[in-house]
Amino acid sequence: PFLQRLLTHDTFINGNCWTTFIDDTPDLFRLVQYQNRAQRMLGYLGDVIVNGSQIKGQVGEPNFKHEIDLPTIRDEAGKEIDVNTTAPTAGWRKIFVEQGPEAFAKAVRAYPGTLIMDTTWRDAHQSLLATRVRTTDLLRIAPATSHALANAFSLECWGGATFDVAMRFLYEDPWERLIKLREAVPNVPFQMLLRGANAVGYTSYPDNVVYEFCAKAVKAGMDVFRVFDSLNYVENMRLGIDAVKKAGGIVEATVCYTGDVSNPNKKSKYDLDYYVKVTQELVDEGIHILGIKDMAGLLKPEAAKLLIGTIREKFPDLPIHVHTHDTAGTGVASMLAAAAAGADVVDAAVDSMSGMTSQPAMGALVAGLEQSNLGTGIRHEDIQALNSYWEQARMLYSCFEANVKAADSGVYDHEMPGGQYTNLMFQAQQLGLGTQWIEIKKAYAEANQLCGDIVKVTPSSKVVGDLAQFMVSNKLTGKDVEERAKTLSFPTSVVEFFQGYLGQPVGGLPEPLRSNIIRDLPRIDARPGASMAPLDLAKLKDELIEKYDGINDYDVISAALYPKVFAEYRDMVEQYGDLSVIPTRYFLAKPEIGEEFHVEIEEGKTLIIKLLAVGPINSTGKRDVYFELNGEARVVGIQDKN
Ligand code: BTN
Ligand code: 3PY
Ligand code: ZN
Repeated sequence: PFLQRLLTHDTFINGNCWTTFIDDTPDLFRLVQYQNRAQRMLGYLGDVIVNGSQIKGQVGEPNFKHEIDLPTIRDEAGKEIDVNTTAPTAGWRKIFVEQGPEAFAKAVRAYPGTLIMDTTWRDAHQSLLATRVRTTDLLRIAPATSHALANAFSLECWGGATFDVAMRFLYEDPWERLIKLREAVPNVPFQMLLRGANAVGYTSYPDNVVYEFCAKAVKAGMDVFRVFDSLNYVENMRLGIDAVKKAGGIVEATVCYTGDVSNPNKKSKYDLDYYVKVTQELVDEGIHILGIKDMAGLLKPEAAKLLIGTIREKFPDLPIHVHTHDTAGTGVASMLAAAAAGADVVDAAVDSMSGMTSQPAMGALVAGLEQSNLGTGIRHEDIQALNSYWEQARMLYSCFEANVKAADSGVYDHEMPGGQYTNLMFQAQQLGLGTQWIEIKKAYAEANQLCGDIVKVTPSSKVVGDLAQFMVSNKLTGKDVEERAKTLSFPTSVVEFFQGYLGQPVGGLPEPLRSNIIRDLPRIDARPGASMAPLDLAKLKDELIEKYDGINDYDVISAALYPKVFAEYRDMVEQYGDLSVIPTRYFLAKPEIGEEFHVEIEEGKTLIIKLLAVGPINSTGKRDVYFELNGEARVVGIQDKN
């Protein structure tokens, strides 16, 4: 029809100038754009059909081939709620929006029960599914979630690894995810993980980038910022805290938990006094909430009681929010102990996205809290409704499972954070060497000691992981590393850590190892970002506009944080168009011959696609892939990479 309309168009027939023809005939042009968009998308689908998905970390295909059923949410009287047309009841966000962060913190502290943060949309899938859950699958469950979890403290939905994984592996815009989720969930506060001076990256950025990042995050709909530093280096955190405050967000300044405060035999620099001291330093910064971030799941119930009990006593007005991972299996017990000791908020994930390296199960935790009169305001049946969605989603994303099969209290020795655990385990499995994983865990503990027994969480955990892998692949013991440090060629992340690029660990960088590793490279002994020149964001914006269509101010921040990842993401979009609209099942795996599916490329504009056939390989190494698109035949030539 396009060609027909072109050939029969008056302007065309009269032979007027082609360039003005397009300008003067927007109707036709829109059609060209639209057809072009559809054709580019078929290019992506065709590539998956011929070559399989190229998404990094994917093993095999999803073992779920249907659309995920949406749950039914019911009101108190048992009547079904149409979650798409009924406004959810006001939640904690109303207090923040109407009265500001201080009043919000006060109200949270005054709440007689224990509140829940749901981590399903961020940490849970970061820890179980390599952060691969896509915006479309979050958006589908968002309206139901806004009803089911209306009384939650917050939904953790952004930050941490989600920012770069969105662009790097899923070819989608992290900002668009936040903006769209916000539209779908007006009532529950959103929470993100901010790596202090590292923002959502792996290294320090110029201060102005961190300020601008936070300002944009608030603008896009973020409310609560969990600000931490991977070495508990307060200098780094101060910057993040100030950036969130200036942006108007809620500052949840966070101390990362390591060691074991409940073990009197474990003489460690990470004792109760240490945590009280860091808390005091953070409180002096005028924070709204204290986060206690147990990223590896080391906080045993007795330790939770001691730690939270002590901080509660010394800081009676300070809201305390506790985070854990269930790696060893103590998650529910520890969070119950934390709540009993005075925590105001604890973290959990919807049951089917919980357990092991993820957060403890929301259903179990909520039931447990209710029995100890610390009710959460969340109903069992609502958790079950969300659970049915995530059970299916988990199957849809099965090709990203790391296959952790059981609890591992060995975490008390190696202290690996939840997200890294699955990642390193997966990599060890890919190497196919049976005992590799066990060696990695052992080497990780040794590498930690070499680094000076540090706090391990992104990015410091990456340093320890890289050193551990280096030791295993070069068959080095800790002693070997110490003795041969002057001549070994260490991974970049390790060298930079010892230079001081992440900041100063508790107790400083160990000598003589530091000097032996960095040799004559520069030493940074203060906050790394303090010596960085501001990034010229206006100039960066101009450069981006030169290169790409439709650049906005959010893109500028993406490019400032991840220049290469952003460029590759935009190249992908240039080639294939917006891939975030493709249903996950077809984003990750080919349809059957004859299978019909729908892609809504914008509101009200749906492509109906059917795979008809795949042709033989031709002389240029390509195959023709035949589709039906909205009833018309389409063919795309795809390079066969096999
Ligand atoms: C990455 O850095 O994310 C790429 C590595 C791939 C990680 C895989 S994906 C499946 C498995 N599950 C995880 O949590 N990690 C690995
Ligand atoms: C992150 O920084 O992404 C984390 O989840 C740390 O626990
Ligand atoms: Zn975590």
